[in-house]
Amino acid sequence: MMKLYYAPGACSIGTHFLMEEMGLTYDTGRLDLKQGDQLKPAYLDVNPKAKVPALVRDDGSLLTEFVAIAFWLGRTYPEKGMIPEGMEAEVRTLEMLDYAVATIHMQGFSRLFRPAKFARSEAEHDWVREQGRAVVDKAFGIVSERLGSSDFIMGDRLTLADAALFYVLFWGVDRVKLDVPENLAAYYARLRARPSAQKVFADEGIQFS
Ligand SMILES: N[C@@H](CCC(=O)N[C@@H](CS)C(=O)NCC(=O)O)C(=O)O
Repeated sequence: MMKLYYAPGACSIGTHFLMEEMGLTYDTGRLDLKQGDQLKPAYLDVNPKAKVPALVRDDGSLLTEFVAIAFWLGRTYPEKGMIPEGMEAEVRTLEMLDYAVATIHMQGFSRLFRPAKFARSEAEHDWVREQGRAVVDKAFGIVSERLGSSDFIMGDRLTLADAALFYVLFWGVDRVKLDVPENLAAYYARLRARPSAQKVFADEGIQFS
């Protein structure tokens, strides 16, 4: 059986959400990043990158990187409809997926959550956080424009891209309490209310204040 390695509330929550949306059967392995589980030999044997998400597939091989895992899941189970049909819709889905992960997460939230990774001196950490915040604000504006009044980012069906937006909006709205454009807040509220999201929050033990 496939096994998803995740850490509660980390970006892996997007993969977890996607696998629930797809109705897949899988095991999970939970890591506590604050306790440094990702750096312990038991996990490094699984994933030498020391990151989540990581997916061990049925054949025992490991797949890492949010975008690659999402793409593999979408292609492996085409009947779940997570990759829209047609070259243009497919590439627009990948474009948004990559924007959420490579820009909103890695360039934006990484600076907000881990400023010490970007500047050695503590005096510069607020400046780093501001840079991260600016990346996130600009990107949420762009996503909001793209979303318009649609139910999902690609229109009327949930796709891989919504799973990536789910986790960056979870961070933005529920963790950092950012003001996001109204249509984006409503979209995240709809995603968050889905049974798959509720199950993932419960499984990961996410508490809301
Ligand atoms: N490029 C990777 C990034 C994964 C990543 O940054 N995961 C974080 C959690 S959100 C992590 O495992 N951090 C552990 C650490 O940095 O020690 C992906 O897209 O999957």
